[in-house]
Amino acid sequence: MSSTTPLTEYSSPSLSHCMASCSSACGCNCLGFNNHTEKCRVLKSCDSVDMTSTEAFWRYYIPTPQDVGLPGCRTIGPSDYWAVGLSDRRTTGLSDYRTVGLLGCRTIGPSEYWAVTIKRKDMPGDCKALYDRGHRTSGVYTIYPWERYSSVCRSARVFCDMGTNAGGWTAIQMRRTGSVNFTRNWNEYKVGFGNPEIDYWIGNDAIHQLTRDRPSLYVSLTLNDVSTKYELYNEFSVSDENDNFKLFLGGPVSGTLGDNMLSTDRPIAGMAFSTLDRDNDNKGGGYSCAVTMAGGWWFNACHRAFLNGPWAPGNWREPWSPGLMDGLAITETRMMIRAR
Ligand SMILES: [Ca+2]
Repeated sequence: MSSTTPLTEYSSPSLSHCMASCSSACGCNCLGFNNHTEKCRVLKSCDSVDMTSTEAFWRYYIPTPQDVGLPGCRTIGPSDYWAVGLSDRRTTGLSDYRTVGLLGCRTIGPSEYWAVTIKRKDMPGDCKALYDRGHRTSGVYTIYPWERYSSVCRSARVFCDMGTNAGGWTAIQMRRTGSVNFTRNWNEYKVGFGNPEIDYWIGNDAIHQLTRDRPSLYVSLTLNDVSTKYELYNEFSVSDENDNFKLFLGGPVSGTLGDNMLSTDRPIAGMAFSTLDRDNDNKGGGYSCAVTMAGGWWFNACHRAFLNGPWAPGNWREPWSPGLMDGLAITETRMMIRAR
């Protein structure tokens, strides 16, 4: 091995266990196993030409994606990384797990075969998936917004609200301290910024991925009198960058804030995203709402709802108007989504 890039090394009872660790680890494209010391190395890459090792008892493997289509092999176990197969049938596939490798298929009897398949651990696409698996504590989790739609392994650290309104909410925006600046440019809003422990914007690319099935949107504002008001939009989605991350809102609306996003004289629903360096708003004459309001948003001309303004003592104009004409009383904001 001349070009390994170790991600981690730890104890592992078997090669199949090690294989499973690799298949569930983001970024693992190769693994090493030492059957003497029972150690597993999860690696970012291997030199596929030279897989030999000068270290005693170490062997390296590349779990190449392939179908479990070997004659006589069949997958039957839905809840593990490997499965025992019997002869004469081909795999029927398992929708919850994706096969990313095949360790082996061998005869164990006159008409029986034994197959070990490597299946990628089902990665949670959002906080609802984590909630459904029993996570009930609000906090920061890793999700994989892209996993359901692409083989590109990307993750995002997000705040999951597991308590509000039956839990399972993925925060795409949260501000609790005001320590993160939201006056930013297009690319920063595209990829996201801040820290999910405190204040952050998850990123417009991630929002697009997370809203392809039109989840519900929960917007809340907490004030310095400790009251929290919210508005729930039944359907929410954001288009991709080619469409300038256009905002869609639909379905019934309910809550205690009042609808200031959909049915006002300056609805932001239907608007493209604007930032300091991209003016996609409805106000002409060289007027940029994003520059004037000092934040990225789906500005119309300009807005009645705007969650990304300068935190007090900055001049945050009309966070939610009528109702809140400035941000001085705001101590927390959240924009959260959950599959319907
Ligand atoms: Ca303009």
